[in-house]
Amino acid sequence: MSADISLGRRFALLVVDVQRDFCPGGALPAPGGDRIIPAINAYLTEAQELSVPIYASRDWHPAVTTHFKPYGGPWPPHCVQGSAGAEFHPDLELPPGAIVISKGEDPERPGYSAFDGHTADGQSFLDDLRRRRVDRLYITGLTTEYCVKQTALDALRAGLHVIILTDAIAGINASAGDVDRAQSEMAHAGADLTIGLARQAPDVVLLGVEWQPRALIRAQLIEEGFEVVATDTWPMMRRQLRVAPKPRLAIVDLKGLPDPAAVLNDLRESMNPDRVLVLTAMGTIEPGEVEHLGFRHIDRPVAIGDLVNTAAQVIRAA
Ligand code: VGL
Repeated sequence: MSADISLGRRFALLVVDVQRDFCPGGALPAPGGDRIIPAINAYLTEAQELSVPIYASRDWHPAVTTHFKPYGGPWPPHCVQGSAGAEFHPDLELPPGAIVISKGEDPERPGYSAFDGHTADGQSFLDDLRRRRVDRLYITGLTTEYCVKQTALDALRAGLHVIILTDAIAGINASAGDVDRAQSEMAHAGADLTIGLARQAPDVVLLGVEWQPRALIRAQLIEEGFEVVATDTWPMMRRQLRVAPKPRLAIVDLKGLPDPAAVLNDLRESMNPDRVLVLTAMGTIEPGEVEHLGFRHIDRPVAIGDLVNTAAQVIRAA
C-alpha cells in the first residue's frame, strides 16, 4: 500500500466481536448476528475510502475461565483462543490494515469491553486510539447488551464521542427487552444512536510524491490548525475528492508526479480550480499552462511558510 498519511480524520470504526460463536450456529449466538454483516461490510468499505482507522475486537478466552458455566460463570464456553468459534465470521470483510483488539484473556475477568483489550503489540485500545488522535468512535457488532454496550460506556468515560450504528449491531436478547434497554442505557450515557458515517471533509488534501516537501507542508498546515490528508498517489487523492463534502483546498506538488497533465485534467472534473493550489516545479508543466487551466499556482523556489500562508487564505475564504 502506498504511504497514505491521514491526520485530522479523527474518527475510527470499531467492529465488536463479529466471531463465529456469536453468530447463528455458534456457541453463544445472537439471533440475526450474521444479518448485520453486510451493513458492517459497507461501513468497512466507506471507512477505508476515508482512510480512517478500523478496529476489530475479538473475545479471546482461555479454555478455563470464571466467565464460563463449568467454572462458575454465566456463559457456555465460547471464543476460546485458537478455536474455530473464535474466528471472525467468514463473511466479515476486514481489510488487511484492520487493527485487532483481543480481550477476555484474563481467566478472572469477563472482558466484555474492547477497552479491556490490547493490540497485537500489546498497546491498550485506548492508547492506540489516542496515538491516532481519534476522538469519535463509531461502534458496530455483537452483542448489543454486553460487549457493544460495555465498550460504548467505557468509550464515553474516556471522553470519546460515541456513535452506535444501529443497523449494524445485534443482541442476544436472553430476556425480551434486553436489547432495547441496552440501547436506552447507551443513549442516556451520551452515545448517539444512528445510521451512517458522518462524512467530514478534511480542510486540505495534499498530493506530493516527494516525501520531504509533503511532510513539511503537512506539518505546517496542521500547526495552523487545519485538518490534512496527505497522500503520494493521484488515485488516493481522487478518492478523497470524489466524496461529498469536498475538502476546502487541494494542494498538488507537481514535482516527481508521473503524469501531471492527466492529474490536472482529472482534477478539473472533481474540484473547482479556484480551490486547487498547484506547486510547480522545473521540468514539469509550465506555470503559464497551470494558470491557463484555471488553477492557483505557486512557483518554486518558495518558502514553505509562504505556501502555507497562501493555502490558509484560500481555506479561510472558502
Ligand atoms: C459477549 C456474552 C458473553 C459479547 C461476550 O461479545 O457481547 N456476550 N461474552
